[in-house]
Amino acid sequence: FARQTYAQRAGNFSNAAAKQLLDTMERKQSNLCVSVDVTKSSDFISVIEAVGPYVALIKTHIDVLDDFQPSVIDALTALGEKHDFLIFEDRKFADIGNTVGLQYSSGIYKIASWSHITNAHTVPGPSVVTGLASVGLPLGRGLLLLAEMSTKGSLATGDYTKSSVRMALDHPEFVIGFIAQSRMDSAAAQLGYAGKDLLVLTPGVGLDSRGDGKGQQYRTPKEVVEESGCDVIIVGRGIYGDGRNLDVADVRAKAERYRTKGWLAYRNRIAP
Ligand code: UP6
Repeated sequence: FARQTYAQRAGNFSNAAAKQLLDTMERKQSNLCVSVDVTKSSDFISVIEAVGPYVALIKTHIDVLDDFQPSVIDALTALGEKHDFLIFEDRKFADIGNTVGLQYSSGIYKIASWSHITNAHTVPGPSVVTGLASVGLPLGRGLLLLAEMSTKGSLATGDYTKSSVRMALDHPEFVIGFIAQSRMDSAAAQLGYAGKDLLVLTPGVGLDSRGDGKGQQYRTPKEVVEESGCDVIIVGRGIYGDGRNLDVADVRAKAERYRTKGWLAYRNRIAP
């Protein structure tokens, strides 16, 4: 699958969100997802307005907004339509099936109603997937499982990663791929599912720094996409800095830079 184009791979998925994401990536020639981890709604919208033309996906942590109002979701959704991107709430669900279903559908944020894609830790076992699927599948949503993490000392390695791949392969209609640092195809093949395509979305991407001094580790788009076979680069502070004194022109230029580097790495991967 690492050698197929994004357009070809859209045909490998039955899940609506996965197909839509791959089609958007091909149409916009972008494998960039910007992670917008700022705390003021006005900054949140400014960053998204600036990067919108360059991204296929916007990743949110909606619960870090100090001044959240439901109107932020309306603005986010409208920008998604205007700039042609999907939305990924990085909620990292990790509880029993009944609880994650409530957290996904209800509360202040009602994530399932606006987020095309969300994600979950696999530590609870398969019930985290079935609990989320009961809410998200009827809405055409997709789920990513955290098979690996970008942080120093992560426990998501080895057998944990492999068991996460098995959980994904057991729920192909709802699980569309992973948050991981490398392709999971060889783990899937070892489990006897060589024919199933799954996406890999990768955080911990930066061009100018190798870490943030708080456990985060950065690799370049080339290392992530060309050398490790990942499909989407997730970039946060590499694009908007520390979130203070936002310079919108600079944010736009950085997004364009990461988009170019990410796409080049993909082109080199599919036609080396
Ligand atoms: N994230 C990681 N690593 C993971 C999983 N998720 O960094 O393994 C998320 C963080 C943050 C973003 O929660 O929102 O990706 C990375 O942001 P950064 O580029 O500013 O470091």
